[in-house]
Amino acid sequence: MSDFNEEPVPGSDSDGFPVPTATLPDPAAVREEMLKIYPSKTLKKRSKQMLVNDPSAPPEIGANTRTVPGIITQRGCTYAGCRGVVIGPIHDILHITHGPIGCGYYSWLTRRNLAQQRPDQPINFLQYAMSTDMMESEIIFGGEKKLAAAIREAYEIFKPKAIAVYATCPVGLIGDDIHSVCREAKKELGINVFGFSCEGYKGVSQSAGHHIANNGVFKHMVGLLDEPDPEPFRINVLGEYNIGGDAWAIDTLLKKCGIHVTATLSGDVTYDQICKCHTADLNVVMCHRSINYMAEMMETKYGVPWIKVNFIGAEQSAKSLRKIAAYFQDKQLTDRVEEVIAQEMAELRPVIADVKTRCEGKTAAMFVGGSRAHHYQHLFKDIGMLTVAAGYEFAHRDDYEGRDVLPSIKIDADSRNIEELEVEADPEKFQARKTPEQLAALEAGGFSFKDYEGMMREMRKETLIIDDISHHEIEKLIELYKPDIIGSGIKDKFVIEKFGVPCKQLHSYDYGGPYAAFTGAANFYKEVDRMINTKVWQLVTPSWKKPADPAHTFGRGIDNPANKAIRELIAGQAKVKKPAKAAPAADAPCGE
Ligand code: CFM
Repeated sequence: MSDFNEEPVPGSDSDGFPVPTATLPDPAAVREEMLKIYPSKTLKKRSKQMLVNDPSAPPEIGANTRTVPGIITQRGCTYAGCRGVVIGPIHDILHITHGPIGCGYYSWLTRRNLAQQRPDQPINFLQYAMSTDMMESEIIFGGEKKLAAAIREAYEIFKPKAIAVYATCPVGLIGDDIHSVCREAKKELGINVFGFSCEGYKGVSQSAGHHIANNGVFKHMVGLLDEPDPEPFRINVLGEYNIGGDAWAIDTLLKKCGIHVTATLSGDVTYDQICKCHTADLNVVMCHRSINYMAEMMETKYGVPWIKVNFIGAEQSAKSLRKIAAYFQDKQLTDRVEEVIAQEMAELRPVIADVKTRCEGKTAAMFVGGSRAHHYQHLFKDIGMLTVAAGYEFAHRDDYEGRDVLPSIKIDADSRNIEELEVEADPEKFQARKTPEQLAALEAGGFSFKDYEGMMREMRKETLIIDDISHHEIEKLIELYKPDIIGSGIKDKFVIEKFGVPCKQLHSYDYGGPYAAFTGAANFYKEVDRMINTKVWQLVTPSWKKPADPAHTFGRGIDNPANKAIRELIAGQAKVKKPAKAAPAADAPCGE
């Protein structure tokens, strides 16, 4: 018996996956159906990005390559990955976007990386959006002076400990040297000021921005404060951004166990916490995609080992706690962790049992970012739901197939564009956390360091995997799989819901969360239950299923009665006539 379920689990197949009540289509046939409309070049590219899973030998997937123009990707840009994702959540430094106002506006509170003022952390600048608001004159004559003035002005108003500056596309195109402006400002103001060349076009997605951000945080912050926290069992939680309060839920759970978080990178974190994070005993990595670079660099330079964890899903949370306790090899800690797991599971079991009566056997599909499409499968599995199709927006092959494929990943021109820092052991600050004998003993006991098995090995055989899914493919997926819920983002949420399928935003969580740790898991189960089982979906009839209303001509393209003249013109039948002075109001499309 596990903490979670009696074994064998009723409603599960021999591999432990929930058995769906609906009959599933043949994934290979669905794939063919999705691909068949593409012209040959697109077809060739998309074929590599769409696969049928085999967990025992994950097939090679085409990932982290340029999006096919026009497929309507869900991806974001390099600036979004740097300023928005990895560094943006640091709440007591100023983030100044150097560029036209749109980029600053877009990154203003759109990601729910929450931060709270506390007595020991009285400052929270996250509600501000700071931008140099570049205009045509700066695009023509250069924006460095305006940036220097903006840094000065922001400093005078807020007196922060540090200022980070982010370059947007036009800055890279006109060649403003943000780094020299930052160096000058650092001298002048006497605080830490540093820049990120994270122009949106720098990479094929936000993933490039993660790497640039990791490099910058490592160069300009990590290692500046050498005083370790006094608590024992110190860890950093890397790749956890406190969306909807997840980092708080994880922190609370760890505290109960007696495990201390020096820094979370970078959910609800302060500048000082990042500066001293190299003093922790262990790095635990939640989102491998966005922060594996930092984990590797900290290990090389400071000797902090890293392990992969996942606090999304009850069983996964228990597993992660046990893994952390095993690392510290402390009997008292191990016992405490077991106690906490037992308490948390006792509270969670009735919730699962109740939700299961309505959700068991239902299906989900997920297309999210670079880690959640994997992690959230565990939450669905907890309540007896099967993930029938999944994919990342921008993850790399290792996030799908596991880190053992790293040596075989081809470095293309787009990846070469991003700086790889050369890191060496720090002659003074490097300190091995475990002796080689201790490490060998841990590994012999099945403990794995710097390892991530990826999504495919943990998914059921025959699951459809789609990287950087297009709108057309999502529509086909809904038509052929009829999933009970889709986890995705704002760009496709309403398209999905117009099909009568509930869509849970797994980036911002809509307005919900936290979903991490045991308490968060309960929130997720209940919300999914409500979303799937509300009767509202039965009332949705997609517009294309309704009989055409002759009064409504919008959306009928060339068949629109109002386009008679164009049809005739195309057919070569019409004489070109001068249009009537004013178009009759009745012809206006209904969407106007
Ligand atoms: Fe990591 Fe993220 Fe994700 Fe990500 Fe993101 Fe995000 Fe995400 Mo949106 S860092 S890869 S770049 S877990 S913002 S908190 S939800 S796409 S799956």
